[in-house]
Amino acid sequence: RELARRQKLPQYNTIDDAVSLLQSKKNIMVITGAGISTSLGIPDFRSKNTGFYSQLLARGFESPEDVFDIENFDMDPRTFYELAGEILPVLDKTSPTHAFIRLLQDKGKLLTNYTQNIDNIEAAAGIDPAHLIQCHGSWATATCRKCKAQVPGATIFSDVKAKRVARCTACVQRLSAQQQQPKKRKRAPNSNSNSSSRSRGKHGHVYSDDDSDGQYDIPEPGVMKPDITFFGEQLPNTFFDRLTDHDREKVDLVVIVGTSMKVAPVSEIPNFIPKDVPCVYISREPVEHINFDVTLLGYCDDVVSELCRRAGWGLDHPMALKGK
Ligand code: CNA
Repeated sequence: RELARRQKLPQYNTIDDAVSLLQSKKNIMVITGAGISTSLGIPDFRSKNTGFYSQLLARGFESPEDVFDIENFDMDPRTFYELAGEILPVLDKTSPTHAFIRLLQDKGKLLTNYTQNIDNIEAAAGIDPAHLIQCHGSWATATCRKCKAQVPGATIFSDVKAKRVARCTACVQRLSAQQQQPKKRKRAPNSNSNSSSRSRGKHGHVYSDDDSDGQYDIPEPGVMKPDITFFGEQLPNTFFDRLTDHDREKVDLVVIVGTSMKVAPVSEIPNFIPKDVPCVYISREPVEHINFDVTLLGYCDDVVSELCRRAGWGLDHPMALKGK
């Protein structure tokens, strides 16, 4: 703020400042997190008591992040499949905050929505893919860890709901075709061994990683993984390309909604864009590690409803807060 004063940059603090920024700016970057979908019944990760991590801690998981760790998944996908049903998206519903982002798009003001959400609700809200970066992927598709076949995400939903590891049907077809062929199996060098293609899972059991050439293991179809970015995986290239080659130059306002800003590299975006671009933060809880120009604490659906009311914009959503 002191720097802004010395450089004679405008200062923004209040909800009315946020309203006039929304009204005047033309290239708005919206960064969203799990908080914009909690009103639809999808838990976020880090809210105390209600967040998915709290629920996992209460059930004895010492490090809830491990459920979304790619090495753990490859070692034993059963833990993920046991729990994933609890964050499975509701595809037909949107929140007022999704409607708000759509409204910015309809007004020609949405530069890009960087969503960390994996629920793909932005698609249901009609956010144009040209203005959307799903930073952590989504449930929209799923890919076989073995043969890389990709299918619509809904293909694995019944397995997720049944807490059953989803297997790749392309692999099943390939393996059953192979089984029609005459077999030429080599003898294992040490029939007693726990071969190197097996790993011991966290909970003590042995889980085949299926990576062998089929000589010693009974071949199994690959495991399907929803195309959400796990810890230990790269973000999609579109994230870096859009941010550096396009948005950094253009952005004139950043609005951050319903995210604890704890996961890099999304948490680094405010430091990456020019310092004179104002930043509005909307969430239930404050964050200490990033400085914003305007912080609006509350339920994001209510806050965006109020912003629209003050801006004189109609927010067309049945759950939007009504007021005069
Ligand atoms: P987070 O760390 O759980 O933070 C959520 C933030 O939103 C917290 O600061 C809450 O206080 C706040 N919040 C929760 N509900 C509301 C509300 N109604 N109004 C205003 N604020 C609210 O989640 P982040 O998104 O910051 O973390 C990134 C993770 C979460 C990504 O990797 C996601 O994939 C992952 N995630 C996504 C979903 C989803 O797609 N809906 C659900 C759960 C987790």
